[in-house]
Amino acid sequence: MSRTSLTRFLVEEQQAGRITADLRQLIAIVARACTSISIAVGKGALGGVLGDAGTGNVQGEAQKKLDVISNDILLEANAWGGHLAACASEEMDHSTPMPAEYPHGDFLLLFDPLDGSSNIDVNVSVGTIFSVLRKPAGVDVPGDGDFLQPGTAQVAAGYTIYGPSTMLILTVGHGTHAFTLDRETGEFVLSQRGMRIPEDTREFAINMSNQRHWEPAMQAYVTDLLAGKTGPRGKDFNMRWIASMVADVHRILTRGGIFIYPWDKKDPSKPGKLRLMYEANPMGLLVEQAGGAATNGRERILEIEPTGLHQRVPVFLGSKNEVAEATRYHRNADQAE
Ligand code: AHM
Ligand code: MG
Repeated sequence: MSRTSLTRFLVEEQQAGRITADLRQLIAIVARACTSISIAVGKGALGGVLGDAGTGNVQGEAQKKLDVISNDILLEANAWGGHLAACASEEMDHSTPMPAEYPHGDFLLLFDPLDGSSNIDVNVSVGTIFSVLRKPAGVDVPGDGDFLQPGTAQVAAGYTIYGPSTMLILTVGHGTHAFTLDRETGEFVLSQRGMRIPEDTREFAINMSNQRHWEPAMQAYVTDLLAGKTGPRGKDFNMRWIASMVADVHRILTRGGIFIYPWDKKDPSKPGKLRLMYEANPMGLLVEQAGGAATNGRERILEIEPTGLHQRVPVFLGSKNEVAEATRYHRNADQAE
């Protein structure tokens, strides 16, 4: 069987006029960095990489050693790539423009180097999420403000999941495609072209322990899901929550479902837990490109005008009809007010 490597796939995308040579090379570099992260993650206790780094990130969250290692791997791999103007990371306070002595390009790269890192020490799947934007025209040295572009402006997005196998899920705006890492050759191989999320589902993913903190529309929606066959939804729902967004989204891309991290009043200053730029936008694009939908409970994630690099948003994504249903509960509640 002839295999389509990521390299070949990207060259074919370029030949089809869907990406430029620069974007092709940038994606290849990110994929290579993710292969290195996969090796670091895979060493587990033997690599001395588990546990806390003893530092905190800009959001006041404790950093794991692997958060810091993954961040450094991505920065280093891209420094000499020559395709970036600047990058921004969930683990860094501000964006960093490429230093003058490095080769430069026109893209902006955003990443969550190791999402779900609270799961590392228990050997559960984690992942890297990334998003690529263009540097605004006329800007020489980009600053944080130049990253504040809506998700619709992304030219590529993807994630790598470090699970039983390492997979890269990628979109350049023409479908969502899955690649599996061949650990023997170190090459990502196309394993599914054009992933499709079923439009309907009987499976939801949410951290139920926050239920008492949700707003009434969210309470009503989940109450109706839990009521099952005899309730207003007329069907039984199953629940899954891995607490690694990459793993939960990967399941949804594979077999459907709805993933929700709603707003809650635990900390009213935080409108949700997940970050628009590093998590919601790239996942939103991947899900939409697979025929699913992504909203913040009210509006399409990809159309939100960002106001801050580390801004948080409520996230509802997955099977199209179920996301529409959950969104309807919120909109109806707003109208009734
Ligand atoms: P992180 O980027 O600091 O790892 O946080 C994001 C993670 C997501 O992967 C996951 O969906 C969520 O946090 C889990 O949150 P909770 O611990 O509240 O269940
Ligand atoms: Mg993270």
